[in-house]
Amino acid sequence: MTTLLVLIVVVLLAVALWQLTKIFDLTQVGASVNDTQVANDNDNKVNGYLMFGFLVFIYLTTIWCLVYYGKFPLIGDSASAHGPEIDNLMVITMVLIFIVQTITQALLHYFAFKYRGRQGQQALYFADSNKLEFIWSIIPAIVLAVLILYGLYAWTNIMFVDEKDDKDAIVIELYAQQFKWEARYSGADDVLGKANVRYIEGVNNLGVDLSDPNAQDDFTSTELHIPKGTRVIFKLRSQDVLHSAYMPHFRAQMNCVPGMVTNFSFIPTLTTAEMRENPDMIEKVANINSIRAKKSADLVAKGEPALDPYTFDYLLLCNKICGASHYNMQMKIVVDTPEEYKAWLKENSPKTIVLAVKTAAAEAKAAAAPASETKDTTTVTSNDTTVVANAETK
Ligand SMILES: [Cu+2]
Repeated sequence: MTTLLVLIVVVLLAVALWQLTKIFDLTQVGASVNDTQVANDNDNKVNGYLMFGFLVFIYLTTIWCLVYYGKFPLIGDSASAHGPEIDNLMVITMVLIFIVQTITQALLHYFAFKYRGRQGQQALYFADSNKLEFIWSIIPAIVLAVLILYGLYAWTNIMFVDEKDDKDAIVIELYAQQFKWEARYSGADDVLGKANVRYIEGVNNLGVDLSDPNAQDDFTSTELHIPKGTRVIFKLRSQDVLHSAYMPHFRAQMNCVPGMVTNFSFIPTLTTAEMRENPDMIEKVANINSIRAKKSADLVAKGEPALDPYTFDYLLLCNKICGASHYNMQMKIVVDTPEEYKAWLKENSPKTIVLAVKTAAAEAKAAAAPASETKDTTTVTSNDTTVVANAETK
């Protein structure tokens, strides 16, 4: 409300000022002032120097941004095998843009100053010059072609991996829905069971076809665990709208499109614990925690609970604006050592989707049954619900 009032006051002040200048102009009628609308030499000289002023302004802004925000982009220390390739592309493109923009801005503003309007002066110009046009067309064309070809080469290297060569590759499904992620692991057979949005019912919220033999050992997790040094093939699905699976530390992003399965794969190279030890990461975390400490002090002064200190974790984020809570659509990624990953699998793989469906059906039936019968029919109930569960999914 205060902001709105301030805005109204600012607009009214602007209108008042405008009216005042008009009144001022009216009072000058008849006086010998230069009120011509055509710029004279003096006006052009002022504008010429202002051009230089603006050049200094954009250079200083660039330097200031580099000094204060230069540490924020995720360059270097990628956590996947293909990461350095993406970083190289990014660095080369940024350096090229930076050099070109520094030179062209200087030239643009210098010539604007040099050929500012002056009585009797005419700028040097070429009505037609094939040589000049050839030069300024061919140089950008070659540079862009090299950049695009390099980009295509990198993309092909990253995307078209012969997954059959990677016999140990792990297949994991990432399922997107407004506004959360769920991971489905393929279990011991390493083949994901078929799934379809039409099978979604109750706890089977990924629509897994429970009659598919490959689906029997599939299990889900709300935390993505992957092992270091092994190729992970992600199969991406979406339940509702377009989402985009974005794993910035692994330089990975792929759209999740309703009605189709998209793929992306990479080899993680740094475990979560190793990334936490990285000097740059330690500095970033310390910076976040110092901001949090300041906020916490304010909160405590107001009698509210303090914020928890931040510890680094890899994240899977959504990078398509998919609705009101898009900003918070994320899942924690844990890169384990192969041993830790095996232990995690052992602990979680018995929690299959088939079992979850059966348990939920059994619970529903037990709740519906009269209280006196519930106790002694537990075994019978679970046998019955197998039939119910299968029948429901057909
Ligand atoms: Cu989303």
